[in-house]
Amino acid sequence: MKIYMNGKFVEKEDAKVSVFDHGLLYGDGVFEGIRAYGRRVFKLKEHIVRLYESAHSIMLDIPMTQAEMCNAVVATLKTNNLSDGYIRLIVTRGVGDLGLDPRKCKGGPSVIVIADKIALYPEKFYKEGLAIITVPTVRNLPEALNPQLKTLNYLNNILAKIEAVNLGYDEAIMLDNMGYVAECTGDNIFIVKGEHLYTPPQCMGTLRGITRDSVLEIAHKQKIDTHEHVITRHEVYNADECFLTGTAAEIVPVVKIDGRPIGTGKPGAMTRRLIGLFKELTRREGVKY
Ligand code: PXG
Repeated sequence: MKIYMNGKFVEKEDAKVSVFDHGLLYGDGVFEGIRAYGRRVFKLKEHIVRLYESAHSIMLDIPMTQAEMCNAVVATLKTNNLSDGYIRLIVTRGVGDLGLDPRKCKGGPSVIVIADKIALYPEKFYKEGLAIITVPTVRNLPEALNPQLKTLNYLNNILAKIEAVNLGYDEAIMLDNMGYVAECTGDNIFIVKGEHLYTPPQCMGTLRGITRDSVLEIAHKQKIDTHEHVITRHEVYNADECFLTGTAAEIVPVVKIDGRPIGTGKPGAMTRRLIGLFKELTRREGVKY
């Protein structure tokens, strides 16, 4: 496996960062997870824009243009001869000293692109649906570390994941600081009630997921009513269907939340329909290479 590091391809064994890199010392950096399907990178532009927006907010100047970054992603896939894959893009603040001050990272940011085979979730998750649980750790306050920023500082989500796993579940619902349902640890959440689709708005504790946007786009085309609206746990418990969306997971049905069965307790018709339409979209759209 070859890894892209600052403009060069290096072997996996040689792809190393300094212990003084502020990405390691402080989680000071940004990242993206992207997927390629059948030699097409799905929503590449959208992922790159989100990466640059996160970087802009933390005042991290990525030393290449968005077009060059797109080319680096495609080149990494080609070099590794991957037609389907999962790409992890990482930009760290770079090598500094042991202090916080980012001005000490004089060498500039480290840009890393890893392309690997996709580690799919077990088929059982999609066929039978997930049971998930609300955990105590809430999403970061937007006025502190805004959940819109995809930074290397992911402890908020990792703590929630640990809490879910400790309780015997694979995934967690995280609430925002007001107590509304925000998202899961690496996925957005949707509910279906009647013919309507609801998902939390991006303004509180929710990342504007690219899979989330794709599902909203599909739903609009299908004339399904969509609502970006605050959601309570009560509404989730009484939904007809629930599912999660994310680049890695795609669309996963949820059949039980906090011990309450959702709808029939089986993956619902709207969820299955959207899974099919999303699959079609990923095969049809994307940057060809
Ligand atoms: N919410 C959060 C907090 C995320 O990190 C999503 C939603 C879904 O967004 P996209 O754009 O992928 O539809 C993410 C995605 C994982 C993993 O292992 C997931 C993410 C990042 C790293 C790992 O599931 N982010």
